[in-house]
Amino acid sequence: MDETGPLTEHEPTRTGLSVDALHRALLDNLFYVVGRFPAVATRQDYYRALAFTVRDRLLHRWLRTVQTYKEERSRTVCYLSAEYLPGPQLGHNLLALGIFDNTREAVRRVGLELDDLIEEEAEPGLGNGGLGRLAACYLDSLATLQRPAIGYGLRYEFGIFRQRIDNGWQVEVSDSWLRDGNPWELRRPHIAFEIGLGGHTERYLDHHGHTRVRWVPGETIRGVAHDTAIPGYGVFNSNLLRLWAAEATESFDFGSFNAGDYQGAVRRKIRSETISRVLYPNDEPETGKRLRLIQGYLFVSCSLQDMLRIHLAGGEGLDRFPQRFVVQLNDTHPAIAVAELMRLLLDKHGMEWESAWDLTRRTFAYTNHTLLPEALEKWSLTLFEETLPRHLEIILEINQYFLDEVRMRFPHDEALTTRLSLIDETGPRYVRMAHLACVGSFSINGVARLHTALLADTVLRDFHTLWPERFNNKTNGISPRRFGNLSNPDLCALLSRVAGPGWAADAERLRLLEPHAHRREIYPEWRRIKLERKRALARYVADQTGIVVDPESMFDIQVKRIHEYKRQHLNVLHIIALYSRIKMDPTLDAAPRTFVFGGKAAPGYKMAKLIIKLIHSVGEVVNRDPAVRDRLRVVFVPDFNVKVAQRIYPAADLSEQISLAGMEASGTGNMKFALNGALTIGTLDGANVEIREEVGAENFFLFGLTSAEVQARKRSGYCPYDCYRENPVLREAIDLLADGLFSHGDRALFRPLVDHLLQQDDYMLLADFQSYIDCQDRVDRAFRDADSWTRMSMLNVARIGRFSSDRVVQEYCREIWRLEPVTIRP
Ligand code: GLS
Repeated sequence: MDETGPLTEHEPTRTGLSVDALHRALLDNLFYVVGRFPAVATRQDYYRALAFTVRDRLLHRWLRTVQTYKEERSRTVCYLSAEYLPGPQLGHNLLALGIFDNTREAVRRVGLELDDLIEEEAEPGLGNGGLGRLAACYLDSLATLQRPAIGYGLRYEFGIFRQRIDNGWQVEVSDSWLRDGNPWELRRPHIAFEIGLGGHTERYLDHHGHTRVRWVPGETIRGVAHDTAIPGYGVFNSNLLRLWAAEATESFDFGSFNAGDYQGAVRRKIRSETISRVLYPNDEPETGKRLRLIQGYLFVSCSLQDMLRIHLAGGEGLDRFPQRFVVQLNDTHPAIAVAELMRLLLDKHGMEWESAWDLTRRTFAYTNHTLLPEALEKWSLTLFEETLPRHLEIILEINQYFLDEVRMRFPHDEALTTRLSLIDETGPRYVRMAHLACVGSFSINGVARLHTALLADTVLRDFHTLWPERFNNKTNGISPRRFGNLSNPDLCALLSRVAGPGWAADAERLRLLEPHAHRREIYPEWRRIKLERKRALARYVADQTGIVVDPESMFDIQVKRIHEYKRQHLNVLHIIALYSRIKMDPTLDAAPRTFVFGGKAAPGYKMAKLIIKLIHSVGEVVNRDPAVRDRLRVVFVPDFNVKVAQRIYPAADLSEQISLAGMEASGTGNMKFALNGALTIGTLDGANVEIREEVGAENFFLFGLTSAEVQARKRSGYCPYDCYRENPVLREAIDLLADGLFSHGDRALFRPLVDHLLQQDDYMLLADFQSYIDCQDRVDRAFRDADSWTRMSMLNVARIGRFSSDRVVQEYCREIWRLEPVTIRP
């Protein structure tokens, strides 16, 4: 995989890529940067020395990239995202630079193994799940495709909590990923901006006699840039991830200090720094509202001020800003950007409303990532008024012009005006952030074909009526580098051999594997690679949970956030049904299975936490029962994150994508599993629909209602109890649960879950139950025909190329961002 030059005598220590240069740099950094002698250095010390070694090489590329972008006055996309889940950097960067093998050798020279150093890295958990990981994949693709891009976000001191399991329950532990320092980032004290909070606004006359507004904030906070280089794969381009950390404008309040109040003097500093202290886990509607609003505002304001600074430094007028920058809003979290850009243009740069609005509307594009009502952000007007009074004024003014336009086009439809308004006035008044994002953007996209269609038909229906031309679809994708090369090197070596090495930068080339899917002589090697990954996962599972699993059994895996709509408990109902079937008929001919789960539940989401307990409780009974020994195992891998994910996807035989149709916007795990040769059991939801079309219906296990059927069933009055009454298998599974078989006789433990299923069943598990069970029987039969399974697995890999993030980013570049590649020469 390497393409390094020959070893030259004078290769520079900071930029050279030879084994020799890397080895010298490693020792050099160990001593001069980490401050340790080899004799006493720990693995962590060596990891850091190696990270600095790699960072030097990245900096070199990055400076060259910045210079070139500047000289060529390249158009840049700025991705505004409250979340990023980049995963560990070391391996990824070595891969991008093409120096994996040389580095391995250089590390051996100091008596260590590269894989052990890679293990030392703490991952930046700056996101909740799919949305943050998607942002990281897009940054990878942007750099690889040589597109000028900056990822902007927040540098949370504590990322997503670490998950421990205590007696089957999730326990949250704080994630101090910065404890040992972060060798990849550069703090940029000279790139810092102030933001205001609270206070009031004043009107005054400028020298042209025009009334203007001045915001006098109650307090100010600084955001300081922390930069991480994002190298492209196999190219010289290196882009930037710029994360803002909150700091106090003055670290010391001398007034208080002189008055003898030392504690008061530092209190403000501490309070300011709290702003970027912690990432909020999603699904918790009420906690930390104010802090969250401020967090969003902090990174949005700093990012926009930064863009304006860069733009003006290039010597062009503000009117050219939309030619130079395009800003993608990753969901509604950064939607305040629409009002903030208006404020900067109006109040700071003295622009008139019309030109400012025109410029703003040509700058932003908005991606929606969910149809769930609770994720459509709303902020109370009171909170807004207290925190961002000037922004509220601007939003109200935008709203006035907007609603005038609506009334002009639909004169007799006051209901439409009410529905479209940026302010929800049905009860206590709220600002609707999705509406602000729609009104302020020239493009609105969903993340899978079905999702975009449902958006246009449901949550954003009125906007679609208004501006159908703004709507477009961009089906998600994943980085083949991260989830192929890095996670599964052996499989990738095989792919490179049969399809050529170019597939990692051009995933459509995986198609070249297709003719080989019929060559039985390859099957044993394909299976050997899978088995090896399963063995590795089995070792990890044993180490983490103490549970021994059989690598020869089918690995049936569901890893993702725990949420009722994702229906991990439907998976559990199948396990219970299968368990009881084997108990009743020990001769039952079924392939041995290992059910693997992983994922975090939002700390305030009780039902999700109960589902984690349920998985453990069922596992405890099943794993202990000699009657099903060697046939069924249930394990829960704690603390699912990017690092753990990279172990899990390659080991899967079966990928569970079983959300209720119409609920999962896209999903990206579905793509990661398929790229690693797992077959999918899934509903027609999110990107599953398109994955199935690509890989072929015969290579995909489909079950369940369609989203149209779901809607119809709900309209006609869905009654889950009827399903329960009519289906003896379902009834038995639920009764076993309710009767306390999995809770040491405690009938109360799972009562909330059972009651919800029988009485409400919002996510229609009972409606889909039989179809799921039947489909699982088809999976079982298919798995037992090893050759046919292998062929299907190969075809899944061969046909999954469309779901590379490179393809999506190219679509964004062509259809939304109008962004051309800029080649960086060494
Ligand atoms: C999400 C969706 O739930 C996922 O289906 C989607 O794949 C992801 C990226 O588009 O975005 N939306 C969200 O709020 N969290 C997600 O993971």
